[in-house]
Amino acid sequence: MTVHNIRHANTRHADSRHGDASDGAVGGRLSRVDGPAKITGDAKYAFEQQLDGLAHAVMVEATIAAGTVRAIDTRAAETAPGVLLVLTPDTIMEIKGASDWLGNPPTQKTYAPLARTVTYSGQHIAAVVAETFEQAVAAAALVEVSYDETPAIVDLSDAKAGDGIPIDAMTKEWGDAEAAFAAAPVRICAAYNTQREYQAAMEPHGLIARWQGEELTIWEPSQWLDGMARTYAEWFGVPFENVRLVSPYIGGGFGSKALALAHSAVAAASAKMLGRPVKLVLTRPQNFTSYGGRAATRQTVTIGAGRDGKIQSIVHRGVNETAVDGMWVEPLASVTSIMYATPNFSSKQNVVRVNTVVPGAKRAPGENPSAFGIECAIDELAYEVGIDPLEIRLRNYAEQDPEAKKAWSTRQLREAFAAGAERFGWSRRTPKPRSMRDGHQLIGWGVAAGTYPVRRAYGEAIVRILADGSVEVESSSIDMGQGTYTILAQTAAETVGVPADDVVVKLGDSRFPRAGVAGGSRLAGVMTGAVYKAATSALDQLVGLAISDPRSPFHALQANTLVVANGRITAPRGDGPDVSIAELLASVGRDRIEATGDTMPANSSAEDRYKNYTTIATSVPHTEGDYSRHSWCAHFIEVRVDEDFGTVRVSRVVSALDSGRLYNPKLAESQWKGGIIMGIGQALLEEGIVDRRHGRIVNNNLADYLVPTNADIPDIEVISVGIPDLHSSVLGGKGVGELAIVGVAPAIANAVFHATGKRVRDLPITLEKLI
Ligand code: MCN
Ligand code: MOS
Repeated sequence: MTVHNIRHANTRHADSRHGDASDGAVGGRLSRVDGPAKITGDAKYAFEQQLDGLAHAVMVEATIAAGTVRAIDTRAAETAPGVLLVLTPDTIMEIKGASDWLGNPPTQKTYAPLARTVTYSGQHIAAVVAETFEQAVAAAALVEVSYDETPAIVDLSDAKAGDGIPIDAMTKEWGDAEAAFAAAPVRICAAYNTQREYQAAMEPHGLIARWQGEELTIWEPSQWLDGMARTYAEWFGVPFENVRLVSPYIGGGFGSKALALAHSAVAAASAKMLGRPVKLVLTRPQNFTSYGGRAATRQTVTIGAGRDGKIQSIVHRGVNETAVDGMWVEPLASVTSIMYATPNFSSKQNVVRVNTVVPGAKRAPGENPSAFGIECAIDELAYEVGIDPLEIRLRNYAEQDPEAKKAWSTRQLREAFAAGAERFGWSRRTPKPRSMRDGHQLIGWGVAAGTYPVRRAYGEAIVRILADGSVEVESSSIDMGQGTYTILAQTAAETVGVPADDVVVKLGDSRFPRAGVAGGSRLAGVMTGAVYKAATSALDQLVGLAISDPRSPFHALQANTLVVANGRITAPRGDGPDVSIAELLASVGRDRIEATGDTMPANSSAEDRYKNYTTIATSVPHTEGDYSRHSWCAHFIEVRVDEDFGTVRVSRVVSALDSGRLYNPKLAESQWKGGIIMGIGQALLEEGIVDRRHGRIVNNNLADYLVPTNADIPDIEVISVGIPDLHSSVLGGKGVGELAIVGVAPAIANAVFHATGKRVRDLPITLEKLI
């Protein structure tokens, strides 16, 4: 993978206000500060805690897709060597219902993490706790379960599934889309399917739970310490403050680790019942059924247009699968409704209940499948009217948010199309399908756009300037690999005026100042804002001391003339004192300066704060006020399709992206590439295959659930075209983490069409669909 050009592009745009950012300042290319700890094995992950008296739990899950548990015979398990506890729905302690992530109060008084009524294969129905892991595994195999089985609906294609339930909140309409479609000279209508997918993070789900009296400590990989702490507190009826979540390192989450799950409740309950700490790590197959992946979707996109390719109407209908006993809505019109200018629009969505674990968030939920529909459909329109697929996107460019009817805060999508096309060499493309080849390989070039909204929420941080002149940052936000440690070190370093090497960032402990979820690509904007504010007020205190304390060498100088840089405080024009921060603190007799900062409205009550950190109900809408805020991108992708075998290889990717100002281009590029790689997986490889007899996920392991490997990934070039967007965040950045996965699959599908003349509207594009 090459990265040339990027630094240049970013320097030109993002850093222009800030001069030449050194690597340690905001906008610099500092390498991950947590990297050495991870490479040397110093980084301690959740399951690596060594606790006295640790017992080991193993889950037992249902082998049918629907029915009731008639009986669980635990006698053999209970007398097996080392067994401490066998939990069934009858023997597990009572757990209270907890509010959902929006903060809605519980619908049930109690919560049963072990099911009596089975609604999907793999549902937890029992657990065994033993002295060792091996003993627990052996005993779990002795648990005998009998069922009364009932018919199941295995997936969306099941004839019994029906049309599903309309989700009125998803309806979006303006103009008269049906009439405009009927009157349009050019009409296209096509159905697009996206598959069920899984997050497949390297680190599995699991936790260690320990009770000390009424105090609960949980070591668990978490995208949201404060949200999960709230759930545990409500489940066990203890004050929020009694629950401590520890999660300094996380081996990937991709949306799956924001919530405490059924197995989490079982581990914490068994620790309480036993009076011993309990460790529970799910097996890889259990990871496929303990948290839902990306829901399978079906969309119909209907476009009415003029012969000039101008869109007059979009009619969009969508469906996503959800669980029998849980609701997940994958908002399928999120991109459809904003990407292109259209005077008439109608979108409606249903959900269909199938026997699965409730689907959940996977990188860009909503936007990702939404873009597959509209970005393929506009390619089909381009061919219908004989206009270049890039040109047709420019002809339909939305100058404002067509849905909210508000100005974009910033939208560098035109710039993205231009920069990407230039670098890719799009002008050399011959439009006819099957017109480009290299021996037996058919070559196809495809383009698609992507977008992700800017979500704004809340976080707080402490910044301390310590006696040795170093700076410490603390926050209960997390880093699952995206770079939080590093960008917060850069923010504090630049703001206080010390080298980034002198900053220590501590994250992943709910005892630290609080933070909302690391989801929806919001954390970087939120936490750089909070650290910037905390660091600014720490710096103000430092300068204040330097000016006002009679023992300071700067006593009686003008406050606003002191310069703090590189860990030193100097008077203007270099003719005054020049002392290190450590020397100044020593001279005024202070061992530290400490300040907190947050992104909360001023005078927020304690209750508001609690709500802001432990629910997502209070996030600020991306269309709040006068602007509509989003990140944008354009992907240009080359595929090579073997004419004889139908195998598709992605051979080249150039993507140009607008995430506003980048806090760290090296990390943002890495995030974007990660998203693109995941998009390649979605387009060509990933698919949860359901056994139609038992509703089981057949390929529930990393050998059979295919994710891209190095050999699948070509040269990927990413170009930043963002400009600072101060409507989106304190420092001008927009979201990075999810953006780049949006639009990759349609760009590949469009490239496959260009290569072969065959439209595959059903992901993943496997070779049998091409033959
Ligand atoms: N960044 C930047 N400039 C910006 C914004 C972000 O340089 N203007 C960089 C920073 O390095 C920052 C990172 O991009 O740490 C991600 O920032 P942001 O877009 O705010 O996303 P979050 O920090 O909220 O991270 C969550 C996001 C989501 S929602 C998923 S899903 C996802 C993703 O990040 N899961 C990931 N990236 C992941 N990366 C890894 N390695 N593992 C996951 O599980
Ligand atoms: Mo990301 S799917 O919002 O954690």
